Amino acid sequence: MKKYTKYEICRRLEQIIRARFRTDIEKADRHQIYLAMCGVVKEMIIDDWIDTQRMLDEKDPKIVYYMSMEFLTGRYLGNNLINLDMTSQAEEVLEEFGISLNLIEDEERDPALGNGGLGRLAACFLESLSSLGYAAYGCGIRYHYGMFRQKITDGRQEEVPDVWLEDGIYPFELKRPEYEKKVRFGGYVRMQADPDDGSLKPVWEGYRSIRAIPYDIPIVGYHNGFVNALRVWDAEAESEFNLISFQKGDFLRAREEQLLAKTLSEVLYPNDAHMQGKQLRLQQQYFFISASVQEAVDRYKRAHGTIQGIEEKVVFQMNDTHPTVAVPELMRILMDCEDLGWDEAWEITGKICAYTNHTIMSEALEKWPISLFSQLLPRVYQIVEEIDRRFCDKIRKAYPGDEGKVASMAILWDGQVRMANMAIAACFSVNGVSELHTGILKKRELRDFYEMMPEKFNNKTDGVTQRRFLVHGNPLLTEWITDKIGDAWITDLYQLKALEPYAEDESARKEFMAIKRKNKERLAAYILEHNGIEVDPDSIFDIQCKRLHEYKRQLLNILHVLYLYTQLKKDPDMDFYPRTFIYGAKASAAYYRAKQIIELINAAADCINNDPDIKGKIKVVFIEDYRVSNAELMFAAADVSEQISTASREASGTGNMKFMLNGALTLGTMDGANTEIFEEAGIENGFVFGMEADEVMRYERENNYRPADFMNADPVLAEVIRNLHDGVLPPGDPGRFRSLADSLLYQQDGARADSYFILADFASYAQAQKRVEEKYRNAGEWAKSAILNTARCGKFSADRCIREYAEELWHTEPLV
Ligand code: 26Q
Repeated sequence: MKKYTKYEICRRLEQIIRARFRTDIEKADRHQIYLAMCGVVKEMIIDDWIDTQRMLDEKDPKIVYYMSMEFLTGRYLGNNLINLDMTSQAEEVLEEFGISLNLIEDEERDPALGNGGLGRLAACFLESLSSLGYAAYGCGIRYHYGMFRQKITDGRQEEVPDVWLEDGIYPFELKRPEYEKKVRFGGYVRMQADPDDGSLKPVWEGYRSIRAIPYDIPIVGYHNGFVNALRVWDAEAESEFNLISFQKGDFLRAREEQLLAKTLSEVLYPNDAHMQGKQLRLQQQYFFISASVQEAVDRYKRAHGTIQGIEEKVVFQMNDTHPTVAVPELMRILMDCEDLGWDEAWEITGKICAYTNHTIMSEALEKWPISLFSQLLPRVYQIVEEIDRRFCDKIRKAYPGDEGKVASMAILWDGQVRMANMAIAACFSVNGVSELHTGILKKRELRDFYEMMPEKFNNKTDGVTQRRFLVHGNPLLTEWITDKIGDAWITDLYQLKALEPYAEDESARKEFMAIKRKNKERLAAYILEHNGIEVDPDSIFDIQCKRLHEYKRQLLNILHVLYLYTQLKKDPDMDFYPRTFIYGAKASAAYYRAKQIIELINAAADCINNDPDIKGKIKVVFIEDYRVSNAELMFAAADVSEQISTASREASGTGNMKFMLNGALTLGTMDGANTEIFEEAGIENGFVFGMEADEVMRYERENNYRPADFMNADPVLAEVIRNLHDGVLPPGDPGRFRSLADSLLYQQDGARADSYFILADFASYAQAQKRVEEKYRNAGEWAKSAILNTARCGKFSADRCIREYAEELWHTEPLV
């Protein structure tokens, strides 16, 4: 691992600024310095990158291909500096010119090639893979527009295109035109007799062909000189030259290819809960999967000169069903290009492919109309048909006469391709992302599959990378921890356990809370700058930041805020500890109900923040454009972590782990990984409330939930809902939130009243919030629990999680 001295950094910085901007560092603006600093860092990375590649060539390890439509990486300058062990040198160089590294980091736009949890998990995994020294590629799409930027105007969300590439490039990426692939769409399959043996062979003809160009973003391991790549594919049309010289008379097709190439890698679908059967989405999936599978096969053949044995050296981990077309695509390449027979191809495919499930909500399950699928990918579809035919045979053999099993497990059903069923049929592994979630998959959602193929099912509880969410996001706490127990925790998070004794130590408690206070001041400054709202760092910072979804129940949170406010208005002198409720959330552009909830939070904020009667005891803040960079500020500053999804709905959650890492106490339901968080932290160091998954599912099964009963049991709650309905509180256009209030009591558009059991859990939530307040008044007790949360979050490192994948599923070993 090569390290630049301060002097070398300075010289390289100056050289780049002169060469690129024809000026001196003293005269360069912040953005120029940022770009130049990226240039220096990239140079430092390149040497390690080449060395890593050389090592892979020598050692020929098994390579993990992490296939994902999304990688929500967040900014890289700061984290690359940390992992290269160059932060203090960079800081000192910049200091000499009177510039702070933070300001330079703020020049980087967040690469937001993902929606939320699933995309961020992929980014954490890549970071862990490199830090642990596993050979891996991230495979994805180089969207020109990532997750939209959120603007709040008059309290409402507006979506602004996210232009994250500057002049079409990202400073850390490396274009690799030498690995270009061709991806084909449409056309038809003609069966042609083989000249040798007369057997019929499929020939794919009349297709549109697109060029897939890879760009590599380096993923730097922590202090180990190991660099993997996130390989994102960009679509380009055949060159104009080709058009003119080779495709005369076929101008229309060439134009179609140009148009398709332009749209393919244009934009990320900003939706993370509803399956929409949009043709372009399926085209995107096949585009990056075909290119990635071709590259994995090519790479293996370059090294081994044959396809034989590929299953020993290649594994595809599929991030949900979005990359599942990898199954028939690998089959196609093995059979049509490598001349393997079906049985051999199927066996290899089944040893290479593994599938992770991230949701149980039926509306998110991927299904594609057969008509669309077969027209777009005619040869691939033939293979899907054959996979389905053989799989249905297998089901019938296992359960003679039981057509119910076929109905639930078939891949082709009701005119649709069921992607999850194909993934489960083909893959050697099917994993859920928390104990609770995996249990629900086995017991309910995928019960038939589990019964037939139990050996495939396993759990891998999600994890997060401490290098970003503690070392980078919370430098003060990082320093404090390292001061107490050394720095081994940065690569072995279980070491934080050694902090436990400090939970009993009066002065350590004070230090810990002083750091929390500093981080609250930092967030308060951000809020003042961006929202113009003054918040008190001595109040309880209660934070809920995540995608906006009904199941995540931001509505429960804000209704409770209105409930507290209503009580305070009646009795301004009531015993009340000052609170700051902070939210961050993007709603999918077409998700009307989610957008209404954002509007409600902002309307409540307007009313409450400006009411002198309550003397600033409650503040409500909605942070615009929630993203990885401002998330880091929120995690570090939180006292209370709101994880309040309807039990059984959140597969795992990973924000919950980032809060815990930073010493926040979890206020949550027994859902997703919360159950494991409470178990690790100790139930007394958090606040559990609400129905459990079994109770929720029983209500759903028996269809006997009556939300009005719960409302009527609490007159203040009834008043809150009435006021919401009538436009009294928050005041404004009467009728603005009427349908929101109605949705809690009456069924609407076929949806059950209060689909997510907000009223059923309200009383329990309000009580839990009371316990929060009581505990916070006892500063020593609070500090103790906060320290214990940090001390006990070892399990939730992405390092632990990746090791489990590597040891139990991939059978790979670290190289450094
Ligand atoms: C599917 C079809 C068509 C269009 C979009 C989609 C789509 C896109 C994204 C469906 C789902 C997603 C994202 C899901 C997601 O982020 N799930 C989260 O995954 C996390 C990592 O495992 C878990 O911690 C969260 O609990 C889970 O919600």
